[in-house]
Amino acid sequence: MVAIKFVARFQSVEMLRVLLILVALWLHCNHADQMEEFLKKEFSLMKPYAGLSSRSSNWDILGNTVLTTQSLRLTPEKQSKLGAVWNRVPCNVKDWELQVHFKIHGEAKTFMNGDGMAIWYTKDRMKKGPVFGSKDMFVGLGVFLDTYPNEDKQDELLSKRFTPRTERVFPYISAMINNGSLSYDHDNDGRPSELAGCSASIRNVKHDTFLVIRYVKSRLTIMMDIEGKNEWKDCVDVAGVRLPQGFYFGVSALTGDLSDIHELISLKFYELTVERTRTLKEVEEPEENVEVTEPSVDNWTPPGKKVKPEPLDGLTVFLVAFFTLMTITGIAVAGILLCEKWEKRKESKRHFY
Ligand SMILES: [Ca+2]
Repeated sequence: MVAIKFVARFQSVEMLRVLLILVALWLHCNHADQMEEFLKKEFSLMKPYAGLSSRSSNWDILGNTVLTTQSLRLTPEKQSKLGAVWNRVPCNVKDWELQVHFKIHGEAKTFMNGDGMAIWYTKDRMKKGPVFGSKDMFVGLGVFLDTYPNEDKQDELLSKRFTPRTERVFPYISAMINNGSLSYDHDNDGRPSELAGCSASIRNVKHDTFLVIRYVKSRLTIMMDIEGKNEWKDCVDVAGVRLPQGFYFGVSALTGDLSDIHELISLKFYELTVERTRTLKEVEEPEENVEVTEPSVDNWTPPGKKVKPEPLDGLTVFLVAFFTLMTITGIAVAGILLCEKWEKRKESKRHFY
């Protein structure tokens, strides 16, 4: 009787333990995936735009930007125009998401339009330049909405059409991380310094077009909602992207010989609070708390920068020298021995005749 009671008690204790483990696992899984978002007004830009560049505003406008009731028109459909809008507050948010509502349209036929737009998270702000309206050799992140295939058109002129490297369908969205040492190669649509990208029909579409840039736990993700289906489609997903805090957000656009209307309708910035369990943090992100001072991407070497071979240590140098010397001595000794043998053979042949 006592034995039966003991077994029953043992079973119930075991069941309770299993149940507790399951609950703990469920809590752990939910805890790890939990992510909350908070709209941060200081980095967001929405209608109405009145007073946008006033003293009390967090935003500055640059170049040919015109405020309308519906949007910020960064460029009109005219040649050689440049416009931008820049936030004034350095961003010290660790994990974030930026939703960009934009519109690119014009009368010109496809590929008779250009150049495109860019969304920035950079050290400098309000600097005019050739990269979709902003400065080259920038420090930070640039996301480019490129509507004109410079590289393909150049190849067409040179009658080198449809080589494998020109198989990018435009418009094309791409991301670039720069520490200030790389120049954006406009003639090749930024291909040499592209981190990742995708094709996207973002011009002259009837429905609203959105892009979301998400930076969570050093992972850069870009998704788009451009088909009017109200769903996000993947474009860029790169882990190990190191971006310093304290940079500025901006959006710019540029026209050249060809033009388009580039409009920014809204920017919605969300701070993401990501739960980091201790184990996950230690195992997956050992460098998570190391302060990032320069933009970089793990395991990615910028184009044109050859990886320097590691210098040899003292022991390796000695061993290499020793074995080289031994090999040379060995070859020399073998050569002398062969020579002597050959001489002797010659001598014996002479005696024979
Ligand atoms: Ca281009």
